[in-house]
Amino acid sequence: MTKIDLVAKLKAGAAVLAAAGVLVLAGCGGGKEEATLKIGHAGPLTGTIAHLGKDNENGVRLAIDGKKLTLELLSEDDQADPKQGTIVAQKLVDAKVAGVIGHLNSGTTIPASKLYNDAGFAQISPSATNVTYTNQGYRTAFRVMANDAQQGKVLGDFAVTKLGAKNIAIIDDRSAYGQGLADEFEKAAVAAGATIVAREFTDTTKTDFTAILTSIKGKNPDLIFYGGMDAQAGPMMKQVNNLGLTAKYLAGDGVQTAEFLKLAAESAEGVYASSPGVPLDKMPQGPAFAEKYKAKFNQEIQLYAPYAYDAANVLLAAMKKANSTDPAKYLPELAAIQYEGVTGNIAFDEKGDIKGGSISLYQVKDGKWEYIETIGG
Ligand code: ABU
Repeated sequence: MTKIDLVAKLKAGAAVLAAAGVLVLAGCGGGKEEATLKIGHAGPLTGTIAHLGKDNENGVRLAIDGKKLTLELLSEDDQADPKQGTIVAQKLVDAKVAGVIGHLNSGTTIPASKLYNDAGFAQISPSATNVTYTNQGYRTAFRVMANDAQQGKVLGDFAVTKLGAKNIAIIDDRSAYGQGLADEFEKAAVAAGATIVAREFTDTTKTDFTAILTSIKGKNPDLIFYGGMDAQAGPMMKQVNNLGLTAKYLAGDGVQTAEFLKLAAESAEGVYASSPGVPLDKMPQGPAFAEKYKAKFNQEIQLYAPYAYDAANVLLAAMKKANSTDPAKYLPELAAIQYEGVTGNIAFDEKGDIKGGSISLYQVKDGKWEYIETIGG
């Protein structure tokens, strides 16, 4: 467990402290006491998508940095693995955190959500987009970006109506995210008039896709859709080019990263991908956030850091409104919150999904992700 002590002293009222079993008292005298509020974070901090997990952790760290509270970030490595996800979720529950920002992956977020719901405190995912997460009836589950029902529909429509795809091959990584997004994409593409000529799958450990790509080549698709992350899409795109496949290549947010550009190198050229929300430079506070992030971590944002930042701020704003870190008191405030974040306005629907979420589309041109358009919002 990484403990990052973010020290700015708080003189918290005794009533607030008493209300919260989650607070660790650092002193007790005169009705004014110092308190440490524990905020959990979980995501893959090792493995093939650690660049994204670290990016999320950095976003949370920036949010709690400098707050007039003594905040402690308990950041856990779930290795993007569903089993490890529940192990670290139990650790965070046992550590009596006030709330959790995470997990990054849908495959870890969904099983962990039961533990947080049983414990009764908020979980806000900055990046998990599978629809199941907020369909379980948990009043503790929230996310700050549009889900894959929205993303899959936008991608399916885009493939058919804008890219003119008629015969489509679909590959997914069998993760909750990859398979879920591929299913939503397939529904939308078929509804828009396309034929699915192949449906193949791989897994999140593979880097050789020659067999499935060779099989797909035989079906002569005009577009390949991939449901999965950049760690696989990078090498896959190189193999697409090596095999002489000329089909367009389209993916979701797990691929719309700087890391994909690095991994796929010149094979990235022309690839299309979507991502929830709007590009950083179109977010009202995006450029200022990017500067702050660069100044603190001496690196560029990967992808979800602004969402992780907003998720942490929204949690703290709900506690402030409730004047309590007791989930029974702050959860209704969180459910009703109207918060102007870096990524835009944050308010939740009755399931915990963001209201008015949008999806943006991009294409790689000259080695960079170039913005095309935003749908919804
Ligand atoms: N939203 C894509 C990456 C995270 C996930 O949902 O698994």
